[in-house]
Amino acid sequence: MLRRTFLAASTACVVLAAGSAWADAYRAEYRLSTVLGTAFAWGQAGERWAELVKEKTQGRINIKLYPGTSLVGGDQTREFTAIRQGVIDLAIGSTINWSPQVKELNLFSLPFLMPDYKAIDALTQGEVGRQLFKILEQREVVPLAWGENGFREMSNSKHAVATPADMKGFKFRVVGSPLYNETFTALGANPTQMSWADAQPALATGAVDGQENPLSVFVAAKLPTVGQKYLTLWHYVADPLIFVVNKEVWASWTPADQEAVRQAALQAGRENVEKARKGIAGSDNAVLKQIEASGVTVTTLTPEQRDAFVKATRPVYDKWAKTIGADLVKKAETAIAKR
Ligand code: X2X
Repeated sequence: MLRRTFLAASTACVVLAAGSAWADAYRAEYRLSTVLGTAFAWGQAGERWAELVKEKTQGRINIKLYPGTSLVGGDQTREFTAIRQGVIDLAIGSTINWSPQVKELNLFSLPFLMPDYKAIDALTQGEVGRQLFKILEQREVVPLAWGENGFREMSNSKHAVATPADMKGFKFRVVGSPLYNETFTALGANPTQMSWADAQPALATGAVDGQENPLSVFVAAKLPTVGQKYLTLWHYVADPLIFVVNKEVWASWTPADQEAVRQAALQAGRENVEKARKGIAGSDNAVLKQIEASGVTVTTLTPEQRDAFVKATRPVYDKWAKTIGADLVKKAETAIAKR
């Protein structure tokens, strides 16, 4: 009896000691970076992740959201480097913004690779997604879950677009890797790289004519109010979001808290994908109705019209498939064909 009590007490001591050593290393606040704020599903995913982490760790881990990629002065293509350097502790980042540093993430930006939502899921939820997470681990971040920004549709302030010829000479805002410059150049437009922070004033002043973003972003950012009156649904690329933690920060947490942060990311990710598709996917087209009601001309491409865009961008696809890695692209194409 005595012996058992002693054992139990000493075990408790060890656990307490380990717990407090870890507790000492915990910071009062961890910084979570996102591009979009809480008016958007993306920023809401950040809020939700923070809330779930607080709940699941009984307040041991407190996350503060820094939207607008404010920890890197709004320059979203520097976010990945800042996570590795520890300027950012956690992030929910778009594959587009991290592709300048992680070339394999350009996969999702290959024009017309993913025809539908099932194709996105076939990649993120399958072998391709696991392989991409391994690549991120080698780049010293801890990837935990997938979310979604969405299929990126094109808008402009000039006229309806149904053929590549309609885009001729358009000054077009893009972001991410040079893959986007090449895609829009192949379509006859005049692309220019700029951050989301710079894009909105550029659209408002007419410095650029067009942009591409998911419909949910188009609506929440009120892009029709900055002259974006013509929208073409072409589903050319989609950008998933990835929930990650800086490696040292991750290592400073107890295994139980790591698991709590992972489960919170998975849950926030699932909810985020659902929200990103609401009113857009399947038979639910409430978002599209709202866009049309705001006076925007919506062009839906026929299969033949879409083919013309596929054909015009195919050389860019082939060139970038080599940069991304022929094996990975093949694996992705196979997963999509089998979906
Ligand atoms: O800048 C964009 O277009 C946005 C908000 O969609 C991304 O961060 C990729």
